[in-house]
Amino acid sequence: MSIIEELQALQVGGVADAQAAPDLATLEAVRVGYLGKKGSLTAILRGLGGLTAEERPAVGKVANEIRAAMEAAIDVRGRELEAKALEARVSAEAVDVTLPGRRRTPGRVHLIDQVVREVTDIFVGLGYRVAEGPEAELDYYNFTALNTPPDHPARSLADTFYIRDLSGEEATVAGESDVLLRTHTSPVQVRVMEAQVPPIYAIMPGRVYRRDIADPSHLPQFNQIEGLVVDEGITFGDLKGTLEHFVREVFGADRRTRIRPHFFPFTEPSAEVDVSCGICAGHGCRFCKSSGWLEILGCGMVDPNVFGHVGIDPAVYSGFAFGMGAERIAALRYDIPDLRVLIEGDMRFLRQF
Ligand code: 2U9
Repeated sequence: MSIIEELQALQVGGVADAQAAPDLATLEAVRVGYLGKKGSLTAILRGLGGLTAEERPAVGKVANEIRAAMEAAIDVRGRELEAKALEARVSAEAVDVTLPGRRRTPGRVHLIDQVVREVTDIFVGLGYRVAEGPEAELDYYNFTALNTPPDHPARSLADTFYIRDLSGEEATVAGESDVLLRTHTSPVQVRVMEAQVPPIYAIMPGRVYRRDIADPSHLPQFNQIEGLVVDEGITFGDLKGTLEHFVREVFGADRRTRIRPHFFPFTEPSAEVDVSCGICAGHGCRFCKSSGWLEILGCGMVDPNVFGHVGIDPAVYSGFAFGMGAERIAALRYDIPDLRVLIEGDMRFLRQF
């Protein structure tokens, strides 16, 4: 075979190899194999030195044409493969802009917290300060300082969650645990009175715990909101006026209130406040058990014995206190017949508020 024939055979093979390369890496291997420093075309061209001066221009011309033809074939195949790779990537990363979007449901404040905040805000608007305290509380603050005697039923294991210290080093009251889950937020008021001098105008929202089985009107854990006022010359009239304002703000001006005598160990006198039933307007229905009234809170004048525990002189100061369950207020305001739905987390219920 003449060197020209050899070159032509090389061109046929090289162009075919380039056209057949399945990907860019193979194509590069083809280029290096023919045109690289150690490539076959390069090797032949090196052999040109052995030709005569007459032969050299013709062979050189053919060799250059072949190099150009091969470079062109590699270039064409390279573009083809790049286009194919781009197409593959575009189709792999394709987004169907006609698909419907994902619906995002923004979170919102739970109904219970809405009520806690709203009630708290009403009293903040009257100049009260918000106070908080521990949920795991000492027996002293939860009961003793609140004039609740040692044999009071609220202290019993059946009504209160006591916390046992497994280290065995717990403080005890008559052999029982001294630490409990607070049954009301009243211990916060005791702490406030210990720490501050009157005048005191304070509102205490917080979680409380009672050893109850959940039923339509009881939850073993709920949110209480209590208020405390201690100042010179505070009367039962101040208590009534304050609570009437509160009821109008929460339930609307068209609802009536009434106040009935009651008993609490920490207030004397004590009372309960009812609001007229919003469903039957006071005429009597199932919701208000035919009475026309719904009980919304307890209240009273702070018992002088409570003042004695915190060193406030009852000859100088008097005060009132009140307490309500946020879940109960929510249920009465939105006609929810069973408190348990408030804590079940059923979105069909929660979305309504
Ligand atoms: C101090 C003195 C007095 C807070 C009060 C009530 C009446 C009351 C209940 C309502 C429904 C609890 O959530 S409930 O079960 N609360 O009726 N709470 S007077 O009296 C205090 C508090 C602290 C130092």
